Amino acid sequence: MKILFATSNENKIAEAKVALGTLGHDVARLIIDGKSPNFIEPQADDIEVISKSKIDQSLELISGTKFEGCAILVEDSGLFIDGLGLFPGVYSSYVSRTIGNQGIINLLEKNPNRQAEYRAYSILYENGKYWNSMGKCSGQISTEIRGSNGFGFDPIFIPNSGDGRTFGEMLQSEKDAKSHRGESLRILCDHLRAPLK
Ligand code: ITT
Repeated sequence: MKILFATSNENKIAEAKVALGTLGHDVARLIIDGKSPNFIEPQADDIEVISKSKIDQSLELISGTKFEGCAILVEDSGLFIDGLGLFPGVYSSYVSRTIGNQGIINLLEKNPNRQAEYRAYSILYENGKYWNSMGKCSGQISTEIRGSNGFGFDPIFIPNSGDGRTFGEMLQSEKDAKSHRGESLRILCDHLRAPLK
């Protein structure tokens, strides 16, 4: 299936192309009038609520365009750090752009609890139907920045299911097999294959 991903984040597109591509789907970026959608994110501390708002806004944007009737994917994600009261969570994009990875390490300097969780909530709309899925990946925040692969918080996130490397030190295929986004997209594909009840 051809899926248009409504996001301004190039890295999400690259990961979805691989994850959904291996499952037989073709992912492209949704671009309207030369631009990715610029979402107005509601004040909410729940990625599910934000993701639902993104799909509503996307469907409104494509209404009356040549994209009406296409399968549309949206996703909201973030890093939830236990020792920081689940911060930055829904503010991840802003925090990554402002204080960045070193800022997160500094905030945790005297905090022994480095446990964290990446979460991704995806919604796929196709032909009047919606499929939703949540993916999670638990790990630890490293004490130093390691690796330059991936994006955002990857160089400071060590997945619990790995060998001690950060996502920034892994190949994309290794990250994809363990990550919140990989899990969320695989669940979506399973839903797509299941017969409708
Ligand atoms: P769109 O809203 O346009 O999709 P965005 O980047 O603003 O793009 P989000 O609002 O979902 O997306 O914010 C997610 C942020 O969480 C992202 O910008 C990163 O800072 C962080 N993040 C999420 N998944 C990540 C991952 O796999 N690796 C590194 N950082 C990640």
